[in-house]
Amino acid sequence: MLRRSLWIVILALLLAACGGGNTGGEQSAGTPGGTAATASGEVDTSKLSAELYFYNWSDYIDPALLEAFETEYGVKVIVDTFDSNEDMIAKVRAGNSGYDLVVPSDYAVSILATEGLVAPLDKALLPNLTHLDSGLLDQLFDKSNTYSLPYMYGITGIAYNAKEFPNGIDSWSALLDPAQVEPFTGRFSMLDDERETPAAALKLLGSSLNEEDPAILKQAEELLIAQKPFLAAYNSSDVNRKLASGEYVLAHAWSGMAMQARNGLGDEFAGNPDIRFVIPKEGGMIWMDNIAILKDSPNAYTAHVFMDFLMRPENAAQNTEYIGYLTPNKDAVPLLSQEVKDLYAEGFAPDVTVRERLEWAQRMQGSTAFTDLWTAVKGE
Ligand code: SPD
Repeated sequence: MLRRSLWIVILALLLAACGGGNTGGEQSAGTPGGTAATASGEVDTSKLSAELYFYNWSDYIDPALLEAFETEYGVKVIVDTFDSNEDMIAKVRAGNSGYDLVVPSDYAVSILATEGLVAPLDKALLPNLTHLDSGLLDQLFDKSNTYSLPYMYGITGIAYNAKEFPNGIDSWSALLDPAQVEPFTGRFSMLDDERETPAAALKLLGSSLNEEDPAILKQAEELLIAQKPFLAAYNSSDVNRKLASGEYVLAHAWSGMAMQARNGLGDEFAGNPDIRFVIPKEGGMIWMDNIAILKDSPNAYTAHVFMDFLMRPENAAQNTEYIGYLTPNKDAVPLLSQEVKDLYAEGFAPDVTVRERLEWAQRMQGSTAFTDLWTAVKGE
């Protein structure tokens, strides 16, 4: 009997040392196991799952970080992608998505939290939280960061090819005035997004991007419908590649997507040095994407470990260099290359003046105005 217990202990130790505790779902809390030293804490490796399911925006994480996480912890991160908050919410709302982690933007965090679809975070498992810029925490959409932590933030404007627009662009009319877009028919895109795309039209009309007046929303709808015959596509997925290749000369774009078009994306595609990015004089959207753990996540402990891993300053900096958005990690900022900092200064990040004309999308509680507008535009 004694010999058998001894073998069990030896086997358990061996499994822990090899990361063998993570052969399926997570172990129950309190299971004795190994610990792994991290940048700022300890991880109980016996509680790690073999796999983690991450539902993220496309082109929104450096794949080398996923490999590094697997090397360090033996956990394979499986990434599925979405291109709009509404698509992601619909999938999560349907239940049994199988995902552990999602990346909702500001207003979408509020929707997921209100509907009870995300779990409160265990901050004790997130020691690297101290690296986040406190000025970006505790936002209205998730007070006290109960459910989410900032992943990246960015701005929405116009990306263009300077060879085609040598005098630059400074207004949303470059995308929405039929006379101006006609020469570029089939060579420009708008985001496929029920909040972003009406926002461009609303800004051109001089309105808030959270406008609820039906008469003004109707005008925005008409602007978008008038644009359609000239548009290549509503596209939120490969605008970076199409701008870089020259297929598009102009696009409604997120800042990092534009930066990827300019700089390329790892081994995936080469950049185009002629790509520029601007926030039009009428203003644009500022947003923040956040990581949250789903209420029905089967691997919540591992999800916390992954979140904490991403908040190590060197990892946050590596990720930011790769995807070109803005990191909320204050200790990652000094680690960024001069090349990226120069592009931020060139317009891929907002300076103080640009910040004044940026606006956050609010959650439209109880209103389907934007869904209705978007359905009308896309169905036209
Ligand atoms: N390719 C990643 C894009 C992430 C953009 N998320 C922001 C949406 C704000 N409405």
